[in-house]
This record gives sequence, structure tokens and C-alpha cells, in this order.
Amino acid sequence: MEKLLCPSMMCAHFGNLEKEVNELDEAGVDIFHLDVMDGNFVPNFGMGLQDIEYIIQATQKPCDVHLMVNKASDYIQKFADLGVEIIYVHAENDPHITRTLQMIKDAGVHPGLAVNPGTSIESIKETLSLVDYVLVMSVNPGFAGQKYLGFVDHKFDQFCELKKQYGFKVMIDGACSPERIQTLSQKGVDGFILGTSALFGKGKSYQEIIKTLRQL
Ligand code: S6P
Ligand code: MG
Repeated sequence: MEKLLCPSMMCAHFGNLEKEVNELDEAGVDIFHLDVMDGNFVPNFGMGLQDIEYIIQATQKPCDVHLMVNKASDYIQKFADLGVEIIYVHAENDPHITRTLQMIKDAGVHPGLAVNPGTSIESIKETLSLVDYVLVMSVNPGFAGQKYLGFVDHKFDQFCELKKQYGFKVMIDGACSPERIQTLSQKGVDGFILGTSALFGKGKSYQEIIKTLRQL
């Protein structure tokens, strides 16, 4: 099974975004991961609409948005209009998550559910028939460069089992190192959000890193 390798663009060098996008694109990444944070649902800010718009027009590759914001449902159409392929939303702050997921589908975008480390699978199980992607958070959302939370390990086994029934793809976001990519892809995890643990600030070319990660 081919891995989905997804650079987390909040970790890119914004001083030369064009070069970053081009180099990642040429290195063969699959989906650009674009984090949106409102300083409210999570204690951090980023990325803005202009950054997102720029990245989407700079590549032919698919882009996703990971909405770490309150009232994500207010912004679905906005991101759909920008041309993203996947919209990840969180259930933890949305009393009507199934409505929001349906809105994403109706807008012609793949619905994704992001699952916080403290959120149980049981509490979101009813939504699984509506989602095309499950983004398992293995750090508390908001920042790059955090430590992997080992207590989420069991979720990868469980979601990989559940995907046989529902057909969604399982993705990991947070502290995703090369070692973890190897172990999790063997378990059946489909996609990997690449931040500082595997891709950025390593002093090697993206080409070289992506080639190595593909072979794991
Ligand atoms: C922030 C966001 C993530 C990070 C990514 C960073 O929570 O959702 O996408 O950018 O986890 O990766 P790393 O390898 O620095 O932890
Ligand atoms: Mg993310």
C-alpha cells in the first residue's frame, strides 16, 4: 500500500514559501497539510487565508485544511471555495459534528475527522460512516515539535480495524518520526503528517527525505 506523505506547512520556512512548495512538490509529497488555528480552540495562531490561498495555487497536488478553530462550520464553504480536497474538523467543540461533516460532503470536499488524544473512539463512532479520513492526533493540537503521547497507540489498531468496515483512511498527526512511520504503515495506517519529527529542519533535501520515507 502506497503511503500518503503530507508535509505540515506550518513547519515550512515562510521566508521563501514558493521555494518550499516547489521543493516539496518535486520531492513527491502527496497532500499539503494546512493547519488553521484561531488562538481559541487551541492556544496558537496560524495559518492565514492568504497563506493557504497561495499554497493551493502554487501546486497541482491536493491540499487539506485541519481546522483547529471554534465554529468551524462557519468556514466550510470558504475553504471549499479555495479548492481544498479534504477538510478536517474536530468533534470536541462542535455540538453538531454530523451536520458539519455533511456540510463538507455537500460542498464537494472529503470530510475528515480530527480526533484529539483525550477523545475516545466510542464517543465519535457514530460519525465514522460520514468520514473519508480520520486524523488521529498523537500530540495535543496547536504546536509542532511536541512529544508523542504513547497512550494513543491503541487507537491506530482500533481505527485500522474499523476502516475495514467503514472505508475511511487513517492518518497520524503529531510527532510522526521515521521509526513511527515504519511501524504504523505496517499496521495499516495510510497517511502521515510530516512536521519537525520527520521532514523539516533536518539539514537534508526534501527529495532525499521523502525518498527514504517512501521506502520504509
Ligand atoms: C498542530 C498541527 C500539526 C503539526 C504537526 C507537526 O497540532 O495539527 O499538523 O504541524 O504535528 O509535526 P511534528 O513532527 O513537529 O510534531
Ligand atoms: Mg495538523
